[in-house]
Amino acid sequence: MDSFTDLIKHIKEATNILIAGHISPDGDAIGACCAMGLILKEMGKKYAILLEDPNPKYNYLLDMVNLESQIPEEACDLFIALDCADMERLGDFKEAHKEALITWNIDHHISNTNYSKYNYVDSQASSASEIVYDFYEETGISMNKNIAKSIYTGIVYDTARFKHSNTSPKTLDIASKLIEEPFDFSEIIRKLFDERPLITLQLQGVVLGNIESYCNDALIVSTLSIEEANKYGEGTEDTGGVVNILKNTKGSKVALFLCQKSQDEIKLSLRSEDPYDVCKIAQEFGGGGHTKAAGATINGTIEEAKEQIMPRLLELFE
Ligand SMILES: [Mn+2]
Repeated sequence: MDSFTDLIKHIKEATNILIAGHISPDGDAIGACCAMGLILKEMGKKYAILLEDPNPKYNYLLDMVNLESQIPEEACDLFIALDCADMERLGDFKEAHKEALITWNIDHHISNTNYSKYNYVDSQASSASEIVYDFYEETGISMNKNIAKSIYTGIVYDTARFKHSNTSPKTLDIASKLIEEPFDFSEIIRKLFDERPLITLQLQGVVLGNIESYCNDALIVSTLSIEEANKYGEGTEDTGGVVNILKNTKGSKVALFLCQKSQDEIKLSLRSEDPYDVCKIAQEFGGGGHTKAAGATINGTIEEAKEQIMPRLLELFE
């Protein structure tokens, strides 16, 4: 692993610095990029942050930094990739990485391919934002509320507010230092995790109304048809995460959500806990994912999709 002493040297020598996060940037990618930009500003450097269509709910960070959606014209002498496990995840910004004089890859994904000239990959870190905090400590600049806000956002996002097992004593130690700065950390968590558009709540209401329970609540299933969704707006796009609500049912081991995407296309989302491997089941239907969170698409009606997958799920509890 390369050292931040080198990175600081590279920053001091650079004129045009580009910072980029992965495609479809999440709270950690955005938090880490904004924090890095604000640190560079404190170091007296010119920078631009490249992010692909960041969600406007992060404007409380994005409004503070120099954000670009396109690669700037001027040649870049230092490129810093954050929270990005491989080159492909840089999307169109890959070109700027290729052209840059010096490249750095700073990340926490265990699958990171060390694609830059200099690489700093710490898979023990909860988030890329946590690593940016480590970097900040090396720079000798002072913390301010905007840097704190950015790093805090990335950490709470990737740990799901200190819930996931990637939360370490060090993570909490950093968070405790960050909230010494005067920013509204409750508001960040409310915005990121609690607030949702009205239509999302309305669609969740339909899905919760459609719940079916099998095997003494061990298997929870629900559905959403286009027809049901259209009562509230166009399509079934705003249902991301509803399968997690199903999985929160007391006693449930596996949850399945079937969402109709078009007349004959049903998207399956699966969640489970040990020892149930839903990735294996999703793969049988041409999908994939993680052991405890997976998905697939089946052609047919909701009823036809259910006929195919339900026997396979009920089998788990025989
Ligand atoms: Mn991350």
